[in-house]
Amino acid sequence: YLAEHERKMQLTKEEFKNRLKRKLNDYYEEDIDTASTSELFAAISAIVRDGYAPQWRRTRIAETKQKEKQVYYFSIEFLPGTLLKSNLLNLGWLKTVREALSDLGLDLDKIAEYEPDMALGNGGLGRLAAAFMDSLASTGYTGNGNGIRYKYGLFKQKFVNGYQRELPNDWLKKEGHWEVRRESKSVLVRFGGKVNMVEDNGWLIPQYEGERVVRAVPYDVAVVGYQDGLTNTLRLWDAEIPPEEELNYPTISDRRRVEDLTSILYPDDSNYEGRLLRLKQEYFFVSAGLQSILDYYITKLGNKNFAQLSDYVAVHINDTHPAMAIAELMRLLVDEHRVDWDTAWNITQKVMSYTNHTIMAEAMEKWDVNMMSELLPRIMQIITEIDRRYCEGLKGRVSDAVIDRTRIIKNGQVQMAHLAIIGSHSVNGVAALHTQLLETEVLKDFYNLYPERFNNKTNGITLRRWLQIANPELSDLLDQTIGKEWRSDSNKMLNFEKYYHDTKVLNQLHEIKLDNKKKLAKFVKEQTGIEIDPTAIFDVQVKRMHAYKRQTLKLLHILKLYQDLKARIDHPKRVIIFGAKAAPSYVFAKQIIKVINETANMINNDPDIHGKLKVVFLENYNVSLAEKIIPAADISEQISTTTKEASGTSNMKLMANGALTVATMDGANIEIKDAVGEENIFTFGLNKDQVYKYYAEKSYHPRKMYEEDPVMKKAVDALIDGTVPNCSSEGQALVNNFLSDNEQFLVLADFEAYLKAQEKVEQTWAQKRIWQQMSLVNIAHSERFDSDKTIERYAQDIWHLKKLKIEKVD
Ligand code: 26M
Repeated sequence: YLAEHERKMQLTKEEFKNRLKRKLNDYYEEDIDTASTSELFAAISAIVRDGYAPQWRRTRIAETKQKEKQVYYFSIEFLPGTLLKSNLLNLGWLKTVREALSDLGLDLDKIAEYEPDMALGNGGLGRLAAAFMDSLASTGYTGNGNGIRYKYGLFKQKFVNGYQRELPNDWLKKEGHWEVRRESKSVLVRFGGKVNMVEDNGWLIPQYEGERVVRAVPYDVAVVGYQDGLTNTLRLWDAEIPPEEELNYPTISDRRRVEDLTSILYPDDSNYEGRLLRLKQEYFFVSAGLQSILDYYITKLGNKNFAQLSDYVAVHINDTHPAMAIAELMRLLVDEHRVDWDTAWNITQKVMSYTNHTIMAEAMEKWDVNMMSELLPRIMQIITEIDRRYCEGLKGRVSDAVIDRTRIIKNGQVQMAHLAIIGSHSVNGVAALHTQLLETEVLKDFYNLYPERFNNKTNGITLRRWLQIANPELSDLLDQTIGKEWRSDSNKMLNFEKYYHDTKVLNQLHEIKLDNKKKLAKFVKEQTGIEIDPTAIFDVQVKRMHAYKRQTLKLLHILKLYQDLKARIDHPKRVIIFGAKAAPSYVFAKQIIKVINETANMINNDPDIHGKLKVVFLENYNVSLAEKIIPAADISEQISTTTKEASGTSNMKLMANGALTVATMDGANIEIKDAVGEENIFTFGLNKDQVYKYYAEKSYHPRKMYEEDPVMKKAVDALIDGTVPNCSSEGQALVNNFLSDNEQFLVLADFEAYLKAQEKVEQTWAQKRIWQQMSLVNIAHSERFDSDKTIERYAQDIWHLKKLKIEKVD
C-alpha cells in the first residue's frame, strides 16, 4: 500500500515502471514484454487505484469530520465513458505514464483502447450526470452519485444492410474494474404486498404482508478530482436476493426477476413507456440511496434530529426518473423515524431539487395508479396524501382549473413532473431558452404559483475530457500561447482571443485540425473502408437519432449537394460524418438510419462525384468514438427545431474543439451565439415565435412549400424516385412525414434557410484565415460552458454547499 505522503510525491517514470513490473508479476506472473494488452490495462488501472486510494480515504474522513453539506445526485443514468486517461490526468500522472510506457515500447492510447466504455446512459442526460460528478470532485464539493449498476450498458450498434442492429454491451466481462463492492453497506428494498396501517403509541404505522424483499448492494466508483480536488464516490446499486430470504425465492423465475431489476438500461431517451420493470428500477435505486443517506446521517454524523437534515444533505433529482425520492423520503421520515407529516414535508422540500431536461410531451413520465398501488402500495398512499394536501392547500386561493391542471394524480395517472415540482424547493431548466419555455409555456401554472422555485442552469461539459484528453495537440497550443493556467482555470481561455491576428497561431490551429482529421480519416478507413480526404470540410452531426434533432434536414442538404455535383455545379469538398443510435423501438429513427446509409452508399460509390462528397455514418457512437470525431470536426450541426432541444451538449464539445456551428436558435445554441458573436456562427431557421405560430394556427402546409420550391422538390423526390436505391419503403416513410401537415418538426420550413447557411459555410471555407479566426474565437469562448462553472452555480444557488478542505500532507 502507499504511504500517505506518496500522493504528493510526483510519480517518476522509474517508479511507475517498477510498480508496473511488480503488478504484472503479482497478478499474472508476466513480464512487461510478455503481458497482453488486457493484462497491461489491469495492471496500470491497479496502479491508478492505488494512486487515488489515499485521497479517497482522506475525502471520506474530512466529510465526517467537517460535516459540510453534501449533495447526492440521483440519476437513472451515468455515462462516464472510459476512466483510465481521465483518472491519470486528474492524478497529474498522464504525461509521466505516457512517457514511461513509451520508453518500454508501449503505447498508452493502445492500452487504453482496451477499456470498455462505462455506458450506463443513453446520451445527454447521462453524460451530463458524469460531467457533474467530475466537476464536483474537481471544484472541491462533496458530491455523491446515486444510480444503477446495469449489467448491460447501452446496446452496441451495428449496421447490417444499412439497418441498425443492437447487440448486448456486456461491459463487466472485461478486466480492470474501477468499482468496489461494498457489501457492508447493503440495504433492503421492499416491493408489492399489502399494507395495513396499525396504531402504535398513537402513531399510525404500516404493517406489510407478503411483500418481496430485495437486497441492494452498492458498488462504489471513485470520482477523482483534478489535481488537488477531492475523490468523491459514484454509488451504483445492484439487486440481489437477500441471503436470509433465499427460501422465499424458490423458482428460477423468481430468482430471475431479481436479477432482471438491474440487468438492462432502457435504451430510450425520448419516449416514456409505462413499463413495470422501469418503475421497479426507479424505486429500487431511490429507496436504496435514501436509506444509505439516512444511515450515514444517523451513524456517521451522529444526528437524530431530522429537522436539520437539509443543513447536511441535498438530494438532486435528475429528470423525473428519481422523483419518487420525494415520497420515499416522506415514508422513511414518517413511518420509520416517526417524524410528523408537516415537519417531514418541510424537510423534504428543503432537501429536494429537480432538473427538467425536456419539454417534449411524449417524454413526460406518468405512472398508472393501479400499477403503482400494486408494486408500491405505501408509496402510492403517500403520493395520494401529498396530492390531497396540495389540492386542499390551494382550494379557494386559485381557480379549480389551476388545481386540476397542476395536481399530481389525474385520470388514474401519477404525473411525475408535478410530484417533482411540488416536492422541491428548486426547479431548473438546462439552457436560458428552455427555462423560459418552462416558465411561460410548459410549466406556466407552476411558475405562477411558485416563481421563486424556478431558475436556469445552462449545461456544461468537462473541458478536461474534451480538450486535454481528446485533443492534446490543441491543449499544447493553448499552453504555448496563453500558458498552462487554463487547465485549472478556464477563464484564462479568453486570452486566446489575443492571437486573433497572429498568423503563426492561426496556421498552427489549421495544422492541428488537419492532423486530427488525418487520424480520423485513418480510423474511418479501418472501420468502413471509405477513403476520405483530410483537406475536405468535415461536417459533423453526432447525437441520438431523433426526428426533432433533424438529421433528415442534413440528409436533404446532402441530396441537394449530390444533385448539384451531378449537374456539374461545383462545391468545396465535404465529408459528412454522422454518429447516432436509434432507440430500438423507434421505427422512424431507424428508417432515417437506413435511408442515410443507402444515400451514403450511393454517393460514396458514384464516380461522377469524383470524391467531392462523402457520407460516413460511423457505427456505435459513444463517448470513446466522440473523443475521436469531435477534435476532427470543422462544422458542428446543431439543427433541431427551435424550442425542442432543451440545451444540447455536443454543440459545446464541438465548439471547444474549434468547429464552427451551424445552428437554429434553440437550446444552448443561443448562448453560444451570445458568447462568440453573430459573426462567428452560422445561424438560420424559424425562431420560437414562428414555430409556436405554426402550432397555434395549424398553418403548416409543407406540401405547398414542396410544390413551389423546385430545389426542395428535387431533393425530397430523390428519396422516392429511385435515385436513392434499396430503401423505397423507408424513403417513402420519410417523404410522407415531410409532407404531412402534422409534421411537428417543420423540416421543410427550414430547408431554404439551411441551404443559405450552408452556402455561407462554403464561402467562409474559401477564406482560410477568416475560418481559422472564427475557430479561434469559438475555442476561446468555450470556457463559458465549462461544467466546473455550471456546478459552482448549482452549489451556490440550489444546494448551498461549502467546499471541503482537505489537510495538505507533505
Ligand atoms: C424515461 C422513461 C423511460 C425510458 C427512458 C427514459 C429517459 C431516459 C433518458 C428519458 C430521457 C432521457 O434522457 C433525455 C435526455 O438526454 N435529454 C437531454 O438532456 C441533455 C442534458 O440536459 C440536454 O442537453 C438535451 O437537450 C436533452 O435532450
